[in-house]
Amino acid sequence: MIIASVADGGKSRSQRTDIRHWALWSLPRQALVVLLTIEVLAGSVMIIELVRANPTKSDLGRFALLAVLSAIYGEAEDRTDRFRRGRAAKGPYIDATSVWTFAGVLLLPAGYAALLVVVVYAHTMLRAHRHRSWYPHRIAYTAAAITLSALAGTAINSSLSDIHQISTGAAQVLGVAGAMVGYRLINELAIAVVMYLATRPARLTEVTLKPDEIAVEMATLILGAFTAQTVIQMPWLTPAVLVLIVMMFRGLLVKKLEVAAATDGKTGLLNATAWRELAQRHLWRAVREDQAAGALVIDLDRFKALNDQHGHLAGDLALKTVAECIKHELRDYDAVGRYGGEEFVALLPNAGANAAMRVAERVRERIEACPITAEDGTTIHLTASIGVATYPTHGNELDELIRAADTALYAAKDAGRNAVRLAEGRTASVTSHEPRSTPA
Ligand code: GH3
Ligand code: MG
Ligand code: MG
Repeated sequence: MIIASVADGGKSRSQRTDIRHWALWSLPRQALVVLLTIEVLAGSVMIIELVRANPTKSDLGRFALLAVLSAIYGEAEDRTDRFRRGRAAKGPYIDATSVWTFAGVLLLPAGYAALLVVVVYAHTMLRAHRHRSWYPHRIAYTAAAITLSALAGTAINSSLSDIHQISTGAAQVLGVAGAMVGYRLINELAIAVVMYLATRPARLTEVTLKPDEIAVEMATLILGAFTAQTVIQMPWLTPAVLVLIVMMFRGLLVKKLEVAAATDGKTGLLNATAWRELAQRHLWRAVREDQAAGALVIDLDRFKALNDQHGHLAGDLALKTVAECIKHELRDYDAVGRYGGEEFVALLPNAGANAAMRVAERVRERIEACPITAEDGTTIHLTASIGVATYPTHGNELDELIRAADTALYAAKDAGRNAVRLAEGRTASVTSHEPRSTPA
């Protein structure tokens, strides 16, 4: 399942609960039109299907069982779920509700499969209301998108599993697979379109799931298919599915937390601790394999003045832009991190003095060439000074290399900034340029 996390701004809870202040109304018009259309469409088709349905006793029993299981799961995982939601402040995110709603797709008449989605999300809404994360339009829209997905899923499933030309088993497998694909596509499309129209991100990938997330989502649907089978054949075993799902989703959360703990929030680079760990591993390998390694310490020039002149937000944006510039000039396996304030570090495996100096010079040039547009519309140009040290010439330990590169950095600052220097006063390919338009 995917929840559309569209930014709602910093409104207070009472403002958010008051319908006139709903962030919904501040969505761009196109996003609002698509969102309301999908909600109305999902609601109307569900009502038509409910009226047409003629549920058996076992349909109603299965509906109740899935609703109860999802409610128990929701309550049991309330805290971790909230935490997960907070981590996905931007972009779509996955949770386990598809297990129940997709099982409903395979087991229930269309109208009841859709009603199950509404029940599941009504409970989600209730839980959100209990906490401060009360964004009713997000939950309502997600519910509408999933309701449509469920309706499409049931239609595909029943039409494919009714094919008489193939064996019953093959038709059932085809039905489940088709329902899965239909459910996923409609879900992803509905969420991505509205998120795209609402946020207009530079890249489409910001509103779609990443490959590993798609894998989790597919695994969730497969679990939903197993749940459906368990409900049919051994209903008393269904609570065991709950345990499985809790274990699976908690395991995924641990992985997310590990990544979050290693990442610098402002730039997306490694934070100092994580960088040191990775850089240390690179250095040990260099020692083992008798290879060179280069260390870069990159410090932005007169950054305090930029903050003073354009504000801290512009400063933060500059840090993010510079991080992108640095990453762009390095290889995937180089370790890049934010060491502190406006200071970045990189450890380059297999780079001797010449290679490291070349890379440092490229990074310097790229930062100098990259304009940063502040919120007030002004264009800022930044420059950086870079100190370079290499293993084994300037030290065998990581701290020695950083110290040597730091000393070289001071030399670059002394030389007038916007410059690259190699440790211990070496003169190889030293460059120095006065800053173009750094604020005084
Ligand atoms: P120099 O050319 O000598 O390096 O001058 P500088 O102004 O860059 O150096 P200084 O160390 O005096 O100032 C660094 C400034 O970086 C101080 C602080 O305001 C700013 N800074 C540190 N961390 C952040 C941050 O996370 N965001 C923003 N916006 N500014 C930061
Ligand atoms: Mg600085
Ligand atoms: Mg500094």
